[in-house]
Amino acid sequence: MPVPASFNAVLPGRDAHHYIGDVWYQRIVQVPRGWDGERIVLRLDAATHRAVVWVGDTQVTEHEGGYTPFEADVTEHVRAGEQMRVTVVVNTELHWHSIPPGFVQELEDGRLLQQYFHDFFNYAGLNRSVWLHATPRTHVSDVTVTTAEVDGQSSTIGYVVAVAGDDMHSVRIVVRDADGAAVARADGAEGTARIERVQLWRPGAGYLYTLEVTLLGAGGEVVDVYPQPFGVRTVAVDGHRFLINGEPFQFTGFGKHEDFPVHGRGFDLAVMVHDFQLMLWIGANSFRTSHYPYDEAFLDYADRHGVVVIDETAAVGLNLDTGAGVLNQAGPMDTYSDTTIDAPTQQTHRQAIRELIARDKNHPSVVIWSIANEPDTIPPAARAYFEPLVAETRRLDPTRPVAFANFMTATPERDVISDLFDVLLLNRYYGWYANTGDLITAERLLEAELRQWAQRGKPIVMTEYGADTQPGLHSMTNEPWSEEFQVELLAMYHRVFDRIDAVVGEQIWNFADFATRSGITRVDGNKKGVFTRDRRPKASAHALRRRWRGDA
Ligand code: GCB
Repeated sequence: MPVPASFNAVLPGRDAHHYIGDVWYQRIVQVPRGWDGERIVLRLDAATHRAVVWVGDTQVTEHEGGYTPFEADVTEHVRAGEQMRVTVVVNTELHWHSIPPGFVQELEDGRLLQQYFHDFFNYAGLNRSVWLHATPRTHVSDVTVTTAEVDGQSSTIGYVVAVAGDDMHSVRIVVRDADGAAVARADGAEGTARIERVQLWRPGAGYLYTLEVTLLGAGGEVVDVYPQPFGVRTVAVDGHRFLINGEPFQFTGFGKHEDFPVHGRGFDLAVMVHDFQLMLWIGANSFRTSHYPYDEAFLDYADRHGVVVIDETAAVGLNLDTGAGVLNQAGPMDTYSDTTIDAPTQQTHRQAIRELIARDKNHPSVVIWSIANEPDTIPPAARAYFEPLVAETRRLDPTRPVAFANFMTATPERDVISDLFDVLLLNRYYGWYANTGDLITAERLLEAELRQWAQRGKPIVMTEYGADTQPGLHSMTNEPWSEEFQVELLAMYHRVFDRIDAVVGEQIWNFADFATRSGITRVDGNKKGVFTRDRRPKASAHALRRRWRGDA
């Protein structure tokens, strides 16, 4: 099986596609001879949704959650210059205590069916790279860089370095500019450094510095060097405004997916760069990592190119109230109860937030943490569930606004958690799921609701709006599913956004068509893409380019 890839996209046939349970990966690798005396680490960028890892016959690590990295120090189990056998068992199942949640239903004939409450196919396996690498025994184990303040021409940055290992050491810091010139220095594992004539990281101009961390041994010899790229920029919310470096920022762009034919959710560098180039072509300045943390390469690229990111956890589908039929069960179910989303789910969710922030904290491109997509936020239990998670997110990173993407039924009168958050992310489908095809009523209702939200005094980013569109289907009467309808629906939303100051962002659902499970509203997947699944433009792509780039 190729890695990275979703096994259930690579293998032909229904059985493999819908396979549920354990999948086993194994291979023999040669440990480089030159690594003798080093600390040898096996790192998995992700295993969807959980995994146990062995080296030889020894279990070295296990991990829950399909979209964040984990690693094992395997030094004691391998020898430089010799072969090692790596075995990974990846489990594909979603259950009530996983993020995202789901449950496995046993059919009458004994077959198993994975049920879940989110709208993208449950691609699983080793969707990201697996690395074997070496570090010194005493090594830099973590670095955090923050922009403490920017005043005029200069900036103070704060840093914290964590070191693992037994050797005596001291820490030295050099800040290098993009040309490699040293522009600031500091000593010690924690402190500040001042950068004069600072070049800020800006949307569209992703200027990066490097914090070069050097560990020195007792005799002054270099023990480890770790170069951590970072950007200097501030993010703040001020009334209805979303500020980057003190300047109002308007988000344009998309909710995306890691999704492509043959790979499934498997990371592909060429597809990633192509997508960024299409976003540049269309004039998108931002995207949301809906509905899970993406491969870290997305954030590295966004950092370098000044693309703004709303970074989301995999907490999607914490909502049993999104419509009938999802559960194939008779009566309604409560989202929050002892047999559905409960304290252990919240614990997994908390861990997912911790791992997201630990992984992504140094990326200047990330300006908002989105801790969930469309949870059920109407019952009072939602508040008890979310309040500690918001507090934890703020404790882990006081520098970025916290948000969640709100579901259409959780209107201002009904939603019980939005006051806990800094920015209102709204997903709305007026004209599609509601008032289907009637853009006149849709426009009125959309505007009325947005004006109500605007009274909360917070910035609003519309993180989803759109219409399923079959490429090549045309209509003189703007029928839903036609390319004309998608163009008209988006234009209607944009008219409304332009009338309401509190709306500081528009991220269309979706960048491209993507795979979902089967369903009567899904024709070969979700077709709300502005591009097809193989990245050809629909008519809406050209219309958006005119709005967002003006010059097109
Ligand atoms: C939503 C979800 C997204 C779906 C979309 C749709 O609200 O957040 O995951 O794909 O609607 O197209 O139904």
